[in-house]
Amino acid sequence: MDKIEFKQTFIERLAELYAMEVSDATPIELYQTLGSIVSTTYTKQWSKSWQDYRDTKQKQVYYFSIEFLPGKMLKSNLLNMGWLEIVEEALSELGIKLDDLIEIEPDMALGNGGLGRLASCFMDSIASQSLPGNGNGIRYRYGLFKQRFVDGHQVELPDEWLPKGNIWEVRKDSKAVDVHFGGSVHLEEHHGRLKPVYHGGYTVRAVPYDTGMVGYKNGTVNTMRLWDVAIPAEEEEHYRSIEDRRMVEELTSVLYPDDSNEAGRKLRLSQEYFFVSAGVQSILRYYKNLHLPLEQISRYIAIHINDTHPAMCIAEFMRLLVDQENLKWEKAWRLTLQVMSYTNHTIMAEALEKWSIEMMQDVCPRIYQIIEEIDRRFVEEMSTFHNQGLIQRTRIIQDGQIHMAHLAILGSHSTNGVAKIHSDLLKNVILNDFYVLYPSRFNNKTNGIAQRRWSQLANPAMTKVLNQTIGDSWHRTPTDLHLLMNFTEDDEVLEQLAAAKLENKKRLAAYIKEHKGIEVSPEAIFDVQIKRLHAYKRQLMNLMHILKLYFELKNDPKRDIHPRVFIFGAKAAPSYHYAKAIIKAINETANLINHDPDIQDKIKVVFLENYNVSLAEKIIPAAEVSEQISLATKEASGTSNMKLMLNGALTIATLDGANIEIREAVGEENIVTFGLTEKEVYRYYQEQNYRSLEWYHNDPVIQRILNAFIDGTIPNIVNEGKQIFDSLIQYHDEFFVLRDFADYCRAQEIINQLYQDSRRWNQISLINIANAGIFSADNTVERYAEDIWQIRPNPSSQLGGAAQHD
Ligand code: GPK
Repeated sequence: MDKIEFKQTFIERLAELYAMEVSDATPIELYQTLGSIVSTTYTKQWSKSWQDYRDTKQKQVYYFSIEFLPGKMLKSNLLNMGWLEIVEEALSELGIKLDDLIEIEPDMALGNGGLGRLASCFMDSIASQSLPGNGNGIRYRYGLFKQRFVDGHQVELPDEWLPKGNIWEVRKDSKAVDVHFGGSVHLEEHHGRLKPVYHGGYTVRAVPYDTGMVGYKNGTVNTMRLWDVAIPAEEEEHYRSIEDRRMVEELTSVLYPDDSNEAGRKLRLSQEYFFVSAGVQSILRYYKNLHLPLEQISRYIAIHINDTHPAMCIAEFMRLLVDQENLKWEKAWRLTLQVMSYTNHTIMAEALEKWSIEMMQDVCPRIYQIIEEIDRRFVEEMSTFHNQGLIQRTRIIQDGQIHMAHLAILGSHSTNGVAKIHSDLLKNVILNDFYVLYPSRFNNKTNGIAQRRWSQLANPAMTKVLNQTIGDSWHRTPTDLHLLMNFTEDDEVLEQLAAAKLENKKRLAAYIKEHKGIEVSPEAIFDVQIKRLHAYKRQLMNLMHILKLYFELKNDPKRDIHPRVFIFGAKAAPSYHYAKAIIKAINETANLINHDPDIQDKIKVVFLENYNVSLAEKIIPAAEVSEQISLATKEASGTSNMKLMLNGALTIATLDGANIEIREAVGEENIVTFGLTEKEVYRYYQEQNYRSLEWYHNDPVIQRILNAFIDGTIPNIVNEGKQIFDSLIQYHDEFFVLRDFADYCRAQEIINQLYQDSRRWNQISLINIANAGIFSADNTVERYAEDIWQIRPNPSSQLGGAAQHD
């Protein structure tokens, strides 16, 4: 479509939809019109993609995830369709700013953080690599809460995103399936086989809403299928009371806002079974329509379990094969192992899901029976080869609890971690017992990001410089960013990149001014920590360093430091009081410092509200320092580290998660690392000899800073300050903040020094961009496709399956 055609279409569509002319239409109407043109255009390719998959019986993967975090889709769809520039120009000729329309779209926030965003980055890359792959999740009526600060406290507001209209989804009543909950089950002999007989319980209908996942200029459009709940018409009489109806509606009502925390509620378990059962049933129905032997299903279908939340896929698949399709247990189990694969996203113990037997019996009794049988057979089979200790530690059911990670590992052919260090920790420490049993199941797949969203879409200024300098092959082949390494000594390119950064900083400064009323200088260093608020991520250590600078400047206002703006974005789980205390402390410190005339604007602290995908797109292009400061071993991978690097920020990092691979990629001179290593952390655990109190007593700087939390220096944090102080002293500083603090300050001083040499700084920035290509999710999903899912690019995609240049 060219510009003239587009303008014509736009005017016609607006008239069809609203009987209006451009000059009379509101931005919402204009947005709906544009969305309608985009979606009706890709719809043809959408049906062609799935027909291709079906007609040529290609193997497909189904990515089961309880969270997806796509953010806004309009611009991304335009970019991937190759329309972005034409549409932007055409609209502007009609007097419309594309950016204004983009703002209208609500963020689709059906996820908490890294895990959900990763799922959406994968959806983009799977489609962009012409891979046959689908998402499977829940269509929550309320997305992740909206965060507001009231007197510096986090307040959560509901995110009602649907009433604003979701133009991308298509409801498919004809594809609905029924899911049964509760009641009881007993087994009866039928023609020599045991068959389940259900008593009581209730049945709900799962109705899918499909959203097209548009691949990058390749004609592929895949499906993200999100399930909503409905009461089946024929079951109406079972749901007479308001209570009953509410119970059903609740199933898809809210996304649990706990990140890395097992919610521990029956509703959560019901949500998990709901989307698992609906998804697996619809896959099996599809497969049976292909009229292929059931024994061959693993040649055509792969199911991926994203973290343990969908681990019941294993039992549900067994249920359907054994109860419904009459397969023998052994055969069904073999197929299940071949079809299923699992990704672990954390080693934090509290995030490893466990459910009580009673609760699972209550929610899905047949699934419990099947898990019990899997467990029984595992114990029986292992008893001839292995010692009891090992068996007891690895079995699924222990002490009345069902260990979902154990189910996921024992019932799948692949378990992967999300960065090298994380996968090694799984093998050697956390899941070592399983590794001893099944070494070949374990592998690493370092995370990746949707490269184009986090560069072309979020950072047009940088993109322009890159295109002029190295051409645009990097759009499709992100590792071609490496071509930039030819320009490390090219002053013109270095300055152009710096100018792009400055432009982005000015934009962010304007946003900060508008939303927080804080004046920040675009000449200052923009230092960014954006991620969920969690003790292990150590936002507190960042705050302590800010306080250190503050006290130094108070003592010596002439102290020469380059002005810095410390920018935070983070939501805390509503029930995570400690994380909320840290938010309050940062906000109060910001207030104190930003208004202190002695500081002369040398440091500013900005905590932006409601961090989400769209805000990330505004912050990341403007960032110069990327704070990746988790305690070594605790951050499985991290992905903001990759996004910030791609946008030319210098990483200040512990040797944790993917930071280690970033250091390998850019070289030691182009990253600033500090802190305990994995080995050192484990030595402390072994010897149990970390005494945070000693670090407090022996270091006057730490003392001064910690006292500020309890002596009124930071105002209005009587309770929060005490809670933070106690966590470090009385409760022994679980994440070694005091231990790493001095080294962190040393690293920060290096950054301050480096920034004085702007040429060197610009080189570092360029080298970070140039080496970010390997962290494209395009690469990551390719590895999953080859090693785990055994799926191939669709040969009849517009790229013929192979990567080509634009
Ligand atoms: C891990 F276990 C979890 C979780 O419940 N939520 C979540 O966002 C994150 N994660 C890790 O904390 C990150 O290190 C990682 O990059 C991300 O998952 C994606 O793998």
